[in-house]
Amino acid sequence: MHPVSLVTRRAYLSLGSNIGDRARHLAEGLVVVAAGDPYRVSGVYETEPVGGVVQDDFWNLVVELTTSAGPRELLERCQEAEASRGRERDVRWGPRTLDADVLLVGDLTSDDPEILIPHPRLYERNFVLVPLRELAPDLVSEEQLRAGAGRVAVLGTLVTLR
Ligand code: PH2
Ligand code: MG
Ligand code: MG
Repeated sequence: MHPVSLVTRRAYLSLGSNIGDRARHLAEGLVVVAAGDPYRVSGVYETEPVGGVVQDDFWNLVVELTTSAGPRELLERCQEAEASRGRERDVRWGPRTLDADVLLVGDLTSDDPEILIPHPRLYERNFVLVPLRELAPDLVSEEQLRAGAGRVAVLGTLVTLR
């Protein structure tokens, strides 16, 4: 037997969809980003599009993973989840079947331009702040919540697929 040491962290990812079967894209995407790690998921929120592109409302959620995966692996899971939902590389901030973004990875920071952590727009967006606060009230203050933009309304709970 070899000693095994696994550092696990709490990582938070944002999932959003505004094309096609939004519940299905979120539920199937969740399975891919979790990759077998234990997770908790926020409610599903219907959210006003942020960023100036005219498009349908999004459904958004945040997932908390307990994981030994680092930023790079989490980014790869996000890209795999997006590809699995047929996402096409598209208009910046425009409509998509699935967008999966890494928000936070424990207390790590990354200034790699491909994967900035914390996510640079985390604290500007209610579609991230509200579900994040639901899972981790200590990570989002009242004040930060007040500074966020965009209407959000809770829809309900995602049906877990497996
Ligand atoms: N994602 C964007 C741009 N704008 N607006 C909402 N409500 N939800 C999103 O997930 C979203 C957005 C780019 O990733
Ligand atoms: Mg995004
Ligand atoms: Mg993205």
